[in-house]
Amino acid sequence: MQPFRPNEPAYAGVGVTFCRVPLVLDADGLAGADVAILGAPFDDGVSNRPGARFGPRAIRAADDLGWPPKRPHMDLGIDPFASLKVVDCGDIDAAPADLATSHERLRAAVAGILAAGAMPLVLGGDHSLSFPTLQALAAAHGSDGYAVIHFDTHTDTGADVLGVANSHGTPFYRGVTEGVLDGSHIFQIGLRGAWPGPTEFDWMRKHGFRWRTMDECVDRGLDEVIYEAIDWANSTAPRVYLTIDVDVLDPAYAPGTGTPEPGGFTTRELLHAIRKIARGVDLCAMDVVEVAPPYDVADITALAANRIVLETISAIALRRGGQRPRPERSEI
Ligand SMILES: [Mn+2]
Repeated sequence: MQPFRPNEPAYAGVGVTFCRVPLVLDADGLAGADVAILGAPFDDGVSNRPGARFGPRAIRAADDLGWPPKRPHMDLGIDPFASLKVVDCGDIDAAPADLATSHERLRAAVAGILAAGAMPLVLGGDHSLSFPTLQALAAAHGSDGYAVIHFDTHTDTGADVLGVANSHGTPFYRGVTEGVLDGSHIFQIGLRGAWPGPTEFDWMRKHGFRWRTMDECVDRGLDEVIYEAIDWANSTAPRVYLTIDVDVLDPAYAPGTGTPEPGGFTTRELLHAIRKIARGVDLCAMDVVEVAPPYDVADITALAANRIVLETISAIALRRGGQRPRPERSEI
């Protein structure tokens, strides 16, 4: 299915898939796909400001340069769309006010993409979506068959948030307690602020979690932490799930999110880090979550998320060696 006319102007047409890649709404369309974009438009798991249900559409619409997609990466010297087969599976059928049902539908959709041999790339939606993703990954690879690199302000390891167990603040707690995530297989980067507290950190220590706070990233330098995470991931499991809560960015760079926390990364720092990770490990799943367009300004946050996705798939294309890289350098 291809609902676009060739060379249609960026502002025209019926709406966009991610970079206008083909829309795939059945399992047959996944044949041969390397990456499958999937929207998870629900935010029933948020503890503060809602709005992330509008994230998938905003991330897709943040950058639309027409069809067919071409995105030559100036520094990596590769166009991901020339090397990889990238499709957009649209959004899961989210159930308003019924988070458990939305989770089950996301789990099934992610499982279908994994079964087809493609990498699910989920556009959130709130961070509770990591729990069904962990379920699907454990079913496909075993609970110790993958590692997690997790960028976030918050650890999302609460037993509950304000008494609610199925929340965007609990997916990695639930992952461990429900047997789909090995606590010693997750590495968290960028933590700051006042949540969680000592109780949750003690629980994380007990289960083997690794984390590097924002202060540690500043003191040691982000590159050193990123190389540490890559080396750790490659010695821990054969594949990696990369999950990016956009609130790891400073609110100056990502105002459109539900639980902003000052003191975060710049967009440039995060894109640079993601590029290294996606080149350095074998990604089996990825998501970018908590983009809440009602609080966004001039699409800053949606555009950052769009570029997080593009940076990831560009680095995957380079890792898989589908083209001869030709970085653009002046050579004088
Ligand atoms: Mn989060």
